[in-house]
Amino acid sequence: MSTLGTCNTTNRHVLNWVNEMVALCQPDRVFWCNGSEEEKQALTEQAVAEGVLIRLNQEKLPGCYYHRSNPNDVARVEQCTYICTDTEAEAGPTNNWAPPKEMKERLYALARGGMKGRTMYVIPYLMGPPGSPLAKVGLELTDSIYVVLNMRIMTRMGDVAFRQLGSSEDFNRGLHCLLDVHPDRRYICHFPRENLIISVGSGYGGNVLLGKKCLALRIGSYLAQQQGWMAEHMLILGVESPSGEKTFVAAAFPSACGKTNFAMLVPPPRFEGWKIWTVGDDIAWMRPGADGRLYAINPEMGYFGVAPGTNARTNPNAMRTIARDTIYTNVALTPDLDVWWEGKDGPPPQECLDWQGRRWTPESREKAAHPNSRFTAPARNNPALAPEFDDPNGVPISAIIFGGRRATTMPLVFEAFNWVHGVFVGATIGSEMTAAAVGGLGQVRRDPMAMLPFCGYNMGDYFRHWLRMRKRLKYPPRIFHVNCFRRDAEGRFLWPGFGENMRVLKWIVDRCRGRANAYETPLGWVPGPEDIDLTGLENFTATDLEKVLDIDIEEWRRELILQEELFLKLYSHLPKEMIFQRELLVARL
Ligand code: OXD
Ligand code: MN
Repeated sequence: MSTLGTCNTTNRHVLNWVNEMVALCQPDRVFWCNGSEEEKQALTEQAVAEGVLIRLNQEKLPGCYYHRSNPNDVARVEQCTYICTDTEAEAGPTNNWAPPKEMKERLYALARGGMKGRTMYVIPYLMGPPGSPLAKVGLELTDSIYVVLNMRIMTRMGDVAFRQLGSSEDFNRGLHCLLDVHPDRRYICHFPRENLIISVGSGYGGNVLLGKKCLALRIGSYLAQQQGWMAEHMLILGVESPSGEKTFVAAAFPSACGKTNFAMLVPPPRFEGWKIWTVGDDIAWMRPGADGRLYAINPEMGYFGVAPGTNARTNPNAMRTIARDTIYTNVALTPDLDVWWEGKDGPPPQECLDWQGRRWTPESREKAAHPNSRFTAPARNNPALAPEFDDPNGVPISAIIFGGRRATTMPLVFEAFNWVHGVFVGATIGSEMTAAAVGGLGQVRRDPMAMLPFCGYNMGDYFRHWLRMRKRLKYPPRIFHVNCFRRDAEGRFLWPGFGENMRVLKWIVDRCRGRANAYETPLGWVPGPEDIDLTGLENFTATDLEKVLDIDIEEWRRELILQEELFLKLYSHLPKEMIFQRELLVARL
């Protein structure tokens, strides 16, 4: 007899909370997920029968399914995202804030009876390798079968979480109700003090896969500050040299600025024998190790990546990763049940259905795939998945790289003078906005440490936490800034990017290992003309390198004024070090 859907824990804290939420939401059925293969099969079939998923061409894409979201619900909604702390100052001026009691009342009123006629799925999940001192348990209750199937890819879902939890009450409580998926009734709310998340009115990944942005970053950053570790919006990768030397780096770029591509980089032919290993593509949890270095784990188990622009040139490993067992959301659907998006390999299909299910041809004016259309794919599919992926201790980080999408001003790469200066560099990241969040496309906004939408407390205090971490590290990582998106006056990209970023990465690794040159500039240490290997790079000369590394003092004067805006906003909580660093930069310029 099948035991699918039955409860598998005696943890009374879990049982009590589930009972409370069942009484509130009044679902017709409660289904406890165990994470098994059998359960996946059954729920996938059910999702197909309900029309939530479409089975794709199983010869071309084995195990792959397709989902279209409500057209009003295709990206993170920062304006509906709240941090509910006792005081507004705790959440800080970069977050929406609401008093916890008031917000809970409003959300409970919305959720009351909200699952009538529906099934509540209970998802136990683990963020991080089993047994890791950094791993955290979450429990998500949702009425979306799409969420269940995505969470199964993105986290270690099922009984593994209950085993890690034992009889403890230390787990994140997450309630998700679709309701009528209406923007007026859409709230993504975090209660850091109670380790609680309530998300209603959305079905979009970033708003509803609660382990990801909500727990791993917003609640995670709050817990990290309390407990002396770091929860960051960073990829983690390992660079292996032909002699087998491995160096790990973490990198923070704002959403949809190429973290997944960077994390899965394939070195160009010039770097034969070099290998890049992916540990993670979006989130890093890091803590000081006994040896005084900073160790990082990736709490996730899969990739929730942006599809448009992904192809065999920009990210061959992603193409292999998403060839099976993947859920595609809001891409285009071809007549033979294959998927397509702008920037995929090969010519566009003669005809297909766009992300809203409307007929599309190459003559159509609108895009076939939504610019924020996504794939959800298991990390295990990645041919370059780091052997250290499951290591409970994580990997030692030698460099932290900050980056943004900037057409001007920011050189290809520079190294900060020291940790405190590096924190200033991270705190002042600017980036052109992308489709990952609703609104403001293309405008430069300050996105400190790429955490603006994800910091679960006052950003000024977050900078202070970064500064304090320095004291707990004997060997702090070196800090760098990169910009792969600089353009010339005609709007053409100055740097080829993608696999060629290996050349920048090699300089970074060599700097960490004390064997690469640089010269001092007002911004930090910059590679000289000889220091970036250009061998085998077609149509790119030493003059081009000069251009992409150039520091224009006039542009920097303007940049300083733009940076000032954020500091004024955060002034009451801004650590003095940030103001001193700014003064030093002004003096150097
Ligand atoms: C993401 C994001 O989905 O940052 O990773 O929006
Ligand atoms: Mn992200």
